[in-house]
Amino acid sequence: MQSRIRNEQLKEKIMSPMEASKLIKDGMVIGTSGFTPSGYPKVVPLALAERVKRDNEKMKLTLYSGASLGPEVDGAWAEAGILAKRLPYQTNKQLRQDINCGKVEYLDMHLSHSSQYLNYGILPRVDVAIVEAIAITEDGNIIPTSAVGNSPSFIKSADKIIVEISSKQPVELEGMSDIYMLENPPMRTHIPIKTPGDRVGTPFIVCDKDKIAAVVFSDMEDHVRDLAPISDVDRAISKNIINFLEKEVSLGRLTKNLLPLQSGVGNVANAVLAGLCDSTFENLVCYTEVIQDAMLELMQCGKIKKASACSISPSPRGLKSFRENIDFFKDKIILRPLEISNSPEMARKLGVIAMNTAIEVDIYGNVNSTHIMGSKIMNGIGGSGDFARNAYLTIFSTSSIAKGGKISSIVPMVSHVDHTEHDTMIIVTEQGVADLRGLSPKEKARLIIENCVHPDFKEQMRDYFNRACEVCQSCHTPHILEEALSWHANFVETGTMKK
Ligand code: 0RQ
Repeated sequence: MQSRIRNEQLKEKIMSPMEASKLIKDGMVIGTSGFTPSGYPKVVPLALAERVKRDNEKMKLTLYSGASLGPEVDGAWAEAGILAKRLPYQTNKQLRQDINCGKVEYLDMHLSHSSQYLNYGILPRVDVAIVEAIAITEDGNIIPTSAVGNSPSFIKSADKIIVEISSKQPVELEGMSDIYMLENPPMRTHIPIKTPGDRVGTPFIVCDKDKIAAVVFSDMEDHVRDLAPISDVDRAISKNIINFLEKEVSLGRLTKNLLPLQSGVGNVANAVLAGLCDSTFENLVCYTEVIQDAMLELMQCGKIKKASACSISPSPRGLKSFRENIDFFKDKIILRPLEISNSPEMARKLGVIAMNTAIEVDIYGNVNSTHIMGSKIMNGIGGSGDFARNAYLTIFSTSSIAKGGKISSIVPMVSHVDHTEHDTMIIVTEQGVADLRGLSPKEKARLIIENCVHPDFKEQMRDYFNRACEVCQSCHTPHILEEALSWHANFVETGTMKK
């Protein structure tokens, strides 16, 4: 393991995770590597949580990351009561509870804004960055593991850096990253990437070696999560999206190579991609943020040629296959900093096809991706908005019902808005597809009701919309204000949206 520290001077900085954790003091801002839980530090965060609990120490930290982190950080720190503030994304059950009961302040941000806010000086600087690495180069630069995330910005901003050298992450990951940083924000020059496979940076994160205050060794794996088996509903959504894309090809608006694909995370997103394996599309490329199982499988079956992302986050089964075939994947995957993988400039320039999942959608095409019944956060907007607003095609999918049919995922008015009707283009449920492009609000509503609403809620929705049109005859976007959120209120009161 010592050979992974290629700078002799830095070998003097080797210490135990517990010693390294002492660099972290109450009130600090901590920035970590990691993205959807992959490539995040583990042994130092766990040592800190253990120390705080053991010594009953006062410790309240602000934690920045790329996206969600594993239980060794978000879970352990929430459990130890260490977190005062968290940004820009999380998926941890304990942390979610703490956020929703007001114990932890949470900033749910467009991921591409997170490093930008730091670089613009809007967010406080990072005191200590903790970064998982494959190795440190002769010059003290850092070779990231399975996620680049926001590490380059945190390393640049931090006063001190703790490096966790991982023995579990394969050395073959070296060379997969392409680190290109934006210069002189907020004035920008264009990002010189023309196709998703282009490499324009360095295979390491530039780091001032004098800031490296500790180097620790870690033998802990990423806590990757299982994907649920693909359900019939997921399969139907996937089929609807693929049929829609095939129609676009037949209309001459897309070719069989489509355009660079972006896909959100989760079961539905994975199922949608999995469906592409049997499609007629070929020579596909991805410009996305997370590489899940289906994307790896599509590379193996020859459908996808190249994928640009900022992290690889497969299931345990997918991870095994990735590790066994890492030489095959090496020249097909490019891992970039978050501000490049999620750059609005890139999504617009490449003409990305953005496919993300909604919690609920309203009849006018507004999408809620983050909040249950308008007030409880689920995960966060993540990168969905970075792509949705700027893509060539913006697709949102959801099952038409939730909670065993008690909830309609298509509602008169969303209880929280993440993506507005101006950003969304295609709404897909297992019932069908609504192509909202070129339609007025009333036209959109009729199409969403007829094509996407579950049969159990269709009459109720038609009734709402027809009455809204009557009450509000000259309105552009008809609503009955006192009723628009009554489906949610009804669910909260009675346990069902059915009237
Ligand atoms: O609740 O966990 O209590 O069972 O929401 O729903 O159907 O399992 O779907 O795992 O694909 O997640 C939008 C949350 C979907 C995710 C969301 C309840 C449902 C269940 C989860 P339970 P499913 P998925 C790339 C892009 C935002 C970020 C994003 C997400 C739970 O995709 O976080 O897109 N997206 N980032 O029962 C009440 C409804 C509901 C509902 C579902 N209408 N009302 N509850 N649920 N619909 C990634 C990154 O940026 C990092």
